[in-house]
Amino acid sequence: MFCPKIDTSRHAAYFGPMEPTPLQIAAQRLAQADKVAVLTGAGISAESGVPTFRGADGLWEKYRPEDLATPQAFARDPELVWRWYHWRRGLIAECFPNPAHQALVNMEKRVASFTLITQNVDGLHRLAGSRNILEVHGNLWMVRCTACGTLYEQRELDLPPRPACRECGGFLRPHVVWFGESLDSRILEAAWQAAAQCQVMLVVGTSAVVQPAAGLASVAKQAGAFVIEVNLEPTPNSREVDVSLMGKAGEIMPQLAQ
Ligand code: BV8
Repeated sequence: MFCPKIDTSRHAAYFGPMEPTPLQIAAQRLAQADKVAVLTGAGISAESGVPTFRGADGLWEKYRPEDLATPQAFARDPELVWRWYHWRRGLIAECFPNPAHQALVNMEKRVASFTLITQNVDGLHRLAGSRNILEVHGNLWMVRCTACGTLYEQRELDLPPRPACRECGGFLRPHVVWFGESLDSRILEAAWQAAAQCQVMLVVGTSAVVQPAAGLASVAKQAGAFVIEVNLEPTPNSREVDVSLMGKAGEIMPQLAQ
C-alpha cells in the first residue's frame, strides 16, 4: 500500500514538538542505561512455537499444574510427569529463537551491565547467544539424580519412561523448579540484586502471577528503576510499570533494541 511520506518538518512550527511515543520513551531509556535487568516469561518464546502456560491455548488449559509440575505429582506418578517433559522436550527441540530473543542478545552487547532473568526452561535465550542468564525455574535440558544429586545436561529425545542416572543408576528428574519448591537461593539472590541495582528493567512475555519471579519487577520499581513491560495483554504488573507496551514481543523488542 503506498503511504505518502508525511512532511512533519513544519509540524513543530505549528503545533510544537511531537510528543514521543511510549515506545520511543522506552527505547530512549534503554539506550541511555548502562545497568539493565530483563525478566522474561513464556510469551517471549511463543513466536518460536513454544506453548505458553496461561491464556487461551496455554498448557494449563489442557493440564492441571498440580498434576504435572509439583514434587507430589512426580512422587505419585513419575512416568506421567516424565511423559509431559518428554513431550515438551521433543517440541522445544524443533523451536528456535525468534527476533525477541535476538534483540536481547544485541542489547546485551551494548549495555555495560546486563542481566537476563528468565522464568523459561526452554533454553532459547542461551541458544540465541545471550550470555548473562539466570534461569530461575531451571532448564528442561538439564536432569538431576534424585538419589546422588548429580546434575548434568541430557539432550537425548528418546529417553526411557523413567530415565536413570549415568553415575549411580538412580531415578532422574527434570532440573526445573516445580510449584511448592524453592528456587535456587544463589540464583534468586543474583536476580534480586540485578533488579535492585538496575536503572531500567524490561519485563517481557510474563503473566506476572508466579512468585517470587514476578515480584522482581516491583523490586526494581521500588529501587527507583524505570520499568518497561512488553506483553500481549495487561498483567498485575501493568499498573506499576512506567511504560506498558502491548503487542508481540517479536515485533516490539527489535524496535526497543535499536
Ligand atoms: C516458591 C515448572 C517458596 C517448570 C513453574 C502454595 C504452595 C506453595 C507455593 C505457593 C502456593 N501458593 C502460591 C505459591 C507460590 C507459587 C506461585 O507463585 N503460585 C502461583 C501460581 C500463585 N510459587 C512457587 O511455588 C515457587 N516456589 O514459592 O518457593 C515456597 C516453597 C514452599 C511453600 C511455599 C513457598 C515456584 C514457582 C515455579 C513454578 N514452576 N513451572 C516448567 O516445567 O516450566 S511455573 C510456570 O509459570 C512456568 O515455569 C513459567 O515460568 C511460570 C510463569 O509463567 P509465564 O512465563 O508468565 O507464562 P504464562 O503463560 O503465564 O504467561 C505468558 C504471557 O505472555 C501472557 O501474559 C501472554 O499474554 C504473553 N504472551 C503470549 N504471547 C506473547 C506474549 N507476550 C508478548 N509476545 C507474545 N508473542
